[in-house]
Amino acid sequence: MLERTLAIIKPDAVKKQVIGDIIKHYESTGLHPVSIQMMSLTKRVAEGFYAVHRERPFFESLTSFMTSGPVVVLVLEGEDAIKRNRTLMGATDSAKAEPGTIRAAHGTSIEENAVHGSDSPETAHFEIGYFFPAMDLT
Ligand code: IDP
Ligand code: MG
Repeated sequence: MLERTLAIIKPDAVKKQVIGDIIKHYESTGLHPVSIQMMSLTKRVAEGFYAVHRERPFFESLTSFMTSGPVVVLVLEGEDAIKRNRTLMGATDSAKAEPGTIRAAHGTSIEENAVHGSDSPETAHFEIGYFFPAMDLT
């Protein structure tokens, strides 16, 4: 099924200057960018985005990290885009990410793991609407 998913190239990856390499990973696996915006998240925007993790012990650290520098927010479109992007990203902990994945190539730790990707159709709908409210979500 043709789907859309939300991806974020996180501040660690932007600092490492691997935006181009990460977009190449997406494009070479048939995940086509249909919207891209580079921006610096405010703490409030980062907290709203990660609201599901509000009670987790790493919430404060995660939202500080996500506001530590600019990010690139993308909507990717392709067949089974949500699941396929999760596979392409690799495990949350970069040290455990499978070879060939974006996190294996560019992640540093369990927190500084280069990329975000929606984990379900419901999350993708919320996350795309959060950053691209003008986008047609039907
Ligand atoms: P995911 O990004 O693979 O979906 P989630 O469990 O949804 O992983 O966590 C969201 C983000 O929070 C992770 O990508 C990572 O940046 C951070 N994170 C997750 N678990 C930890 C942890 O145990 N310590 C610090 N940061 C974490
Ligand atoms: Mg997640």
